[in-house]
Amino acid sequence: MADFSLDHFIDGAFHPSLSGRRFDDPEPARGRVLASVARGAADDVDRAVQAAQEAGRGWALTPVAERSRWLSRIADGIEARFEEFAAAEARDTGKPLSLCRAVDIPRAVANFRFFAGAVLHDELGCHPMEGALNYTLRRPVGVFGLISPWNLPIYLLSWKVAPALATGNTVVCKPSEVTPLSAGLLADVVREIGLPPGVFNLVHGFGPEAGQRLVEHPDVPGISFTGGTATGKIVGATASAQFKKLSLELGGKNASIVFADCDLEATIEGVARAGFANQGQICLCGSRVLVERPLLERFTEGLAAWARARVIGDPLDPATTFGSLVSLAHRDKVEGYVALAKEEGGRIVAGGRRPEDPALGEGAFFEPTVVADLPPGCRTATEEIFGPVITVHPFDTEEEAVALANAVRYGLAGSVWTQNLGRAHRVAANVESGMIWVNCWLLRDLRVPFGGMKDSGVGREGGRHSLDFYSELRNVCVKL
Ligand code: TXE
Repeated sequence: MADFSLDHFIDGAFHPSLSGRRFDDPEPARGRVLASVARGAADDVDRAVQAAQEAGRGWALTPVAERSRWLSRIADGIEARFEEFAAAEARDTGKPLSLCRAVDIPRAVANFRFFAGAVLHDELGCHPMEGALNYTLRRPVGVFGLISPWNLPIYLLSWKVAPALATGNTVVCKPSEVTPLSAGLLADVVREIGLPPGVFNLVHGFGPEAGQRLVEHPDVPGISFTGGTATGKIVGATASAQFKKLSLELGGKNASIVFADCDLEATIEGVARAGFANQGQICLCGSRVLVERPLLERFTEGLAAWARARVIGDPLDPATTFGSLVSLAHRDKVEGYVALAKEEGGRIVAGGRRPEDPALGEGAFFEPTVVADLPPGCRTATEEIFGPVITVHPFDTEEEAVALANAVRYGLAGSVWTQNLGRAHRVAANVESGMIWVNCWLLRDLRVPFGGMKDSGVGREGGRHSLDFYSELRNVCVKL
C-alpha cells in the first residue's frame, strides 16, 4: 500500500486520469512504493490546457501587485509545510533530508518570493526619437507548458512556475514521473490558498504520453523544459515547428579547472562538492576535474579522501551526507559507466561500487567514485553520466586546460580555482559555458542569466531574463 496517492490538479481540483490509469512511484532508498499516481494522457492534458485557457483572461488582467501577492502566498504555503515538503522530496529522490532542508525547499520558497518582487520592480524601455516616442509593453504569452526533471523536482518546477505566473500566464505543469510527489504538494498549497481555478494546473505522467501532448498542443504557445539533451531535441523540434516560445535547459559535462596555485583545502572541498552534490545528479555538477600537473597526485588523493568520508545511508537519517540515486535504473546506468571507465583504462581511486552495508541493499545506492588515468577524450569523460562519478585529468598550460574544458558537446557550467586574478578572468572568458564560477560553485544570484550553450540548451532564465522569456515584449511608437 503506497503512502501517498497523487491525482492531477486541473481547474482548482484534484482529478484521476480520465482513463483511470495509475502508476507506482518507487521510493529509491527503500525499494518500496511511495505513491500511487494518476497516469496522465493526451485527454487529461487537453482538459488542463482548456482550464488554463479559460482562466487566462482573468489572470492576465489581474493587477501585477495582486499577482505578486499570490506568489507570496504560495511561498508562505510552502514554508508552512516546510518539513512535509522536505521529507517528501528526500523520500522521492533519495537525497539526504539535510540537503532538502538546506537547498531544495528554501530555494523553492525563494523562487516564489524573488519573482513576487521582480515583477513589481520591472522596468521597461522608453526610447524618444526625432519626432516620435517609443515605449515597450510587456504582455503575457498565454498558457505555458512547464516540464521538469527528477533531480531537483520542486526547486526547478518553482523556478518555472513563479515567473510564468508573475508575468500573467497560466500554466500546465508536467513534473517527472520519477519524482512527482513535491509537485503534488505544491498543487495542494495552490488549492489551500485558493488561487483562482485554472491558473495553475498539474498533469502527472510519462513524457511520450503526457509531456509530448503538452509540447505539441496548439493552445500552448510557450514551453519551458529542463531535462536530458536527447529529450530536449524532441521537445525542441516539436515546439520550434509551431514557433512556440521555448527554453531548453539540458545536460552538461562540466569542467572544474584547478591550477597549482589554488587554495588547496578550500579547492578540494569545493571541487568535491561540485562533483558529488545531490549524488552528482545536478546538470551543473563538475564531473570532469582538470588539474595542473604538479598538483595532480595530491589533489586526486584529496578528492578520494573526501569521497570516502561521505556517510552513505537512509536519506531521512540526520547523519547521512550521501543518499541514494534517484532510481535503481539510474544506479544501473551509472554502474555501467564505471565498468566502461575501467574498459577505457581508468583507475578507480575511490568508490566504484555499491555500498557493502546490507541494510542498504534494497536501495539505489552507489559510492561516490573518483576515476584517474582516463584519456580526456574517452566516452566516460565526454558523455553525461549524471551520477557520482568524477574523472580527473592533468594539464600543463592554461591554453590546454581551456581546450580540454571546451572539448565536449556540452556548454552549461564550469569552475576555475586559482589565486591568479588575471588568469581567473581569462579562463572564465574562454570556457564555452553559460555559467562559470571562480573559487566557488553553485553560488547563485537569482537575477543572473541561467542556461547553457551547445548541447546544453537554448535560452536564459533568471531575473529579467525570465520576465522577458515568459512574456511578449511589444513596442509602441507614437508620432509627436
Ligand atoms: O530526463 P528526461 P530523465 C539528464 C541526465 C539524465 C537524462 C535523462 O543525463 O540521465 O537527462 O533523465 C519529460 N515530450 N538530465 O529521464 O527524459 C519527462 O517526463 C515532453 C539532466 O529524467 O529528459 C520529464 O518530466 N516531455 C537534467 C522531463 O521530460 C517529455 C535533469 C525530463 O525527462 C518527453 C534531469 C517528450 N517526448 C536529467 N520525454 C538537467 N538539465 O538538470 C520525456 N519528457
